[in-house]
Amino acid sequence: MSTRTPMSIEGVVPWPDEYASRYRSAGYWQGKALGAYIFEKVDQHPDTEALVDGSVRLTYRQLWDRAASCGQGLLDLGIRPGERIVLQLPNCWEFVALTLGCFRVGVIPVMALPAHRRHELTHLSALSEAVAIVVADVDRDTDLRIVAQQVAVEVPTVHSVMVHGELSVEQPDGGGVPEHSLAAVTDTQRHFVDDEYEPRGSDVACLLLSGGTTGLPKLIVRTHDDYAYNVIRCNAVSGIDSDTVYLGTLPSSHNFPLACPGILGALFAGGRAVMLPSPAADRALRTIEDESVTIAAVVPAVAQSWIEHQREHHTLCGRSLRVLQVGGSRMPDELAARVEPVLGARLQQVFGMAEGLINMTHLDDDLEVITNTQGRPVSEADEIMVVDDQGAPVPDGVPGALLTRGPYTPRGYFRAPEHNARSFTPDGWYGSGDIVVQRPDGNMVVAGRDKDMINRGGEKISAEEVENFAYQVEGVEMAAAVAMPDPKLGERLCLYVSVAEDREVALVDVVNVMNAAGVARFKIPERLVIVDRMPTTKVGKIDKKAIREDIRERLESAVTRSSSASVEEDSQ
Ligand code: OOB
Repeated sequence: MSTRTPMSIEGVVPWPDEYASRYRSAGYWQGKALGAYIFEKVDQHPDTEALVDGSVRLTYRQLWDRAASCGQGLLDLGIRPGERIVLQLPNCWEFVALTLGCFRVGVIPVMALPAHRRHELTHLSALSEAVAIVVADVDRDTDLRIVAQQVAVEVPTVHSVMVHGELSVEQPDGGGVPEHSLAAVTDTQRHFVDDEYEPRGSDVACLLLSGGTTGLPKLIVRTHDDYAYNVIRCNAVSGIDSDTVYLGTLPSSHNFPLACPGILGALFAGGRAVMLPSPAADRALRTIEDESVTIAAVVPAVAQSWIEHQREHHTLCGRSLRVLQVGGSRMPDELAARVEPVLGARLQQVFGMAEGLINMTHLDDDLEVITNTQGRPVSEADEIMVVDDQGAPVPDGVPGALLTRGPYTPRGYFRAPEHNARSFTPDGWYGSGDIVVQRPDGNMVVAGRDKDMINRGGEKISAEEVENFAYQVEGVEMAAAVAMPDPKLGERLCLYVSVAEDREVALVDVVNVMNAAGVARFKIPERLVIVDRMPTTKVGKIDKKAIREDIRERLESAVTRSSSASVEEDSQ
């Protein structure tokens, strides 16, 4: 156990002492760094395979050595324990080595998504006062080295960029910061870190991103203690053990593939994690066969694509894949019913959030529970309350807003007192913004949402963020971003605008503004509807309910003219 003094970072909301001591004495918080759990496996089975990425196969010992090199490499770059680095990498072994390296020396990774661009990376770096940014060289048509340098110019705390892949041909001059090769950081030729850096259980391990209902993502502080408990409980409910082969296909920086139970779960149990950069059905199903994958985690849209692919190509022989976890957005019951018959794997529905609470169906539940519910909390210590508009608890079976507290649900966002006042009750309950029905058997059904967010196949888009961009388009008077139903992704983003007289606005104008700001592509609206007059409620607020109804009707009738008098024309 670490003898270091506790790390103190301003802007972290702690659990009240009373709860912290309860969680410690119950054994939920073990006072160990995340790496310590994995080190036990290194000690027991150094030569067992831990991580696979294409042709790279690392044993526990090799992965641990790489993590040590990364930890030391960060220190050598002048990065100190407690400082933050923005980590944006595709699914690759280096992501795991660097994350574990951070965990070993107490450097805090801010878990950016691969789709993030200048707009988001600047915000995350500024909010966390990051000292370094880690990016891939290029992602499709974007040179992320250039993006990282642009961020460094905007955010003065950033003093280094680490690049996975090729370094820039021309090293930055003038306003830029030094670029380092990630390969040099992961290189095991480095001397190893000293144990003096080993974090304490109560120290911050990483900062996860909120799904986003506000202009830009908020940061969620996860400590070693609480995140380890998250992993341990998910491992128990998902049946993870040393025979587990976990397939990571969703972006690893997301809580689901990282820790529910995810890559960390496999490593905690002495199993193996296989990294794939994309969940595309063809390669994913072949990898499941080739690597004898036992469990994979996907969003519903990916589950659907795997089912379709399997029906056509029969890639899976049904021997290895035992569990398919599906979560991130609501899985239609009809789709849930097809998983086991087609893929031969038990479905595990996962209704979770980066803010903490994880619900899962259990592997031995009745098929009815597995297909029709999103499961129940993974810990006996998770507290759940389902409340009405007034905050009063509703009986089982009645829809209400979900509130939760517990040993792995932090009490506030990082440096966001105003948001905290809105998202947390004075008693520390987190309001997830989900409308759920709790059944008498304890399982929950996600029935809707009371938050201004679009869930595009598991990718969360804040309506407010998109609307802010729409208002930058000349001629836009009022803007409302809403979800439109989509058979594949569940929801897509649709933007309604009212336009000043004699002005014309097209979707491309909004797209241009967002592209110029360097916004992640998944947030770009896919349809624009121009309305004569924006529907409003009695108190003069934009009536999103009416707008959602309108787009649903338009899609259903598939005509461009709506029955609603206020809606004039659809630009698409
Ligand atoms: C996961 O985490 P986030 O932080 O990206 O998003 C959380 C939100 C939830 O509040 C809920 O609105 C939605 O995503 N959600 C679901 C769902 N799983 C998540 N809505 C309906 N059905 C589900 N199964 O998305 C996440 C984190 C850990 C594990 C799994 C998912």
